[in-house]
Amino acid sequence: MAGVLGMILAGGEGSRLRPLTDTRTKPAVPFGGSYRLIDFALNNFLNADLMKIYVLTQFKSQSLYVHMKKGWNVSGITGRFIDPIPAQMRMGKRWYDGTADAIYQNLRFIELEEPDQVCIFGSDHIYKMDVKQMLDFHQEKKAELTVSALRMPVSEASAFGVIEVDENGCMVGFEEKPANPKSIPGDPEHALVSMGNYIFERETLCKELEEDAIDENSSHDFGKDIIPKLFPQGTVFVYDFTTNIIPGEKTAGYWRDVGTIESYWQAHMDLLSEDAPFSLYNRQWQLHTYYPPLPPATVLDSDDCKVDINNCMISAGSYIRGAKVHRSVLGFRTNVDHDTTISESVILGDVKIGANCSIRRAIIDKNVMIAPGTVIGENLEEDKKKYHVSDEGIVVIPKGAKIGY
Ligand code: ADQ
Ligand code: ADP
Repeated sequence: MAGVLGMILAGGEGSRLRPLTDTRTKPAVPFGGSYRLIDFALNNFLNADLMKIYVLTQFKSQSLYVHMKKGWNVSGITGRFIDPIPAQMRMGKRWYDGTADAIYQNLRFIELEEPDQVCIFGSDHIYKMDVKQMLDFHQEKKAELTVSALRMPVSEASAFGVIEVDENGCMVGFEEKPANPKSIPGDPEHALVSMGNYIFERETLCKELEEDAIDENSSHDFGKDIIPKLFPQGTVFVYDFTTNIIPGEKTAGYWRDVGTIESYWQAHMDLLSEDAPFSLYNRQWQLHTYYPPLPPATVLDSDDCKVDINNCMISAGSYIRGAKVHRSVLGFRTNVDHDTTISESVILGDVKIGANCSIRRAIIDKNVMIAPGTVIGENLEEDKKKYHVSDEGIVVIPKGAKIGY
């Protein structure tokens, strides 16, 4: 994979994920007890043995840097690197405009590496993809650009780039976030949407970005500008993500955009169902991350309350005493005291929950302390006066909050 360079777009502001993104960029948002969103993109490269990666950051990136330094430092091995690049205003006094501008402002790094192909991937989705299989497809088709895609219900497709494809896999139509998405011929319920992952021939990428940079009508975005301009030339191909087979897994095609509080919560619930559509376990496709030096979780009865835990993931360093915890994901160092009930909740970690609390359908960010006797998620009208409550009734407690103290 010597001739392949990865560029991961990790500058997303993630405004629809607020308040989880009030203090950190979206790719740094914790996920699944032990991970951060960016880990999924990085593992897709690592497991394909693709280890020349630049990570482009922009907003509130400090905790992303800390995570990468602690968990993804491969320095010292020649020809392998995972290097974050801060936005540096190389092209004048402005941050990145669109995603294409983020790459354009860092073209210098691409030119220095002289790769044959550049893989430009987003970093805020939950999925596993063997990037090597997509590269093989790109080379077989002799494509200048390959875009990965999947089927999505038409009702949800207007949040994405919607693609039309011919029987050869060649892109013949593309609209970024159309109000009325076109369905797949013969399948009126579904549209084919872009996953925001691109493999470019280096020469094509450099040429297109140079031209786009001087186009005053452009918003300098891959979805809005570059793809619509390039596909009519007939050299843009569409990679069907559902053909991407991960060793050791029976099903293919799980991909979740966790851009909203609802979808973030739902993706956690997906981890817990008996027939989980997505698993964090697979010895043939390990999900690497930063793992702090913590003891295993401790679970015990209290003096007069039996601990009752079912359908949960509990991260290291947690301490659950005499509590009832159902259908929930608990991050590192979650401490729950006796007679407390937690259900259908996501706790990001470093959280202390006192005795006799009731917490339902909530997301609790890091460094939160909840006083004994607190009730969350039972009376949403009351909760709305104090907390952020999403449209579908998920209560979010922001980082560092002290509730009931
Ligand atoms: P969007 O969902 O709008 O559409 P976008 O906001 O462009 O995605 O973000 C794409 C990726 O780039 C994310 O990983 C994000 O964190 C990062 N990013 C965003 N702005 C950035 C910036 N200025 N600098 C660095 N990184 C940045 C895109 C495509 C659609 C496609 C969806 C799939 O345009 O066609 O369907 O992704 O989710
Ligand atoms: P996270 O909540 O994303 O896990 P941490 O609490 O682990 O973040 O913080 C990681 C790094 O980010 C630390 O160096 C911390 O000082 C920094 N940090 C956290 N919040 C902010 C903020 N609001 N502004 C600037 N830096 C921050």
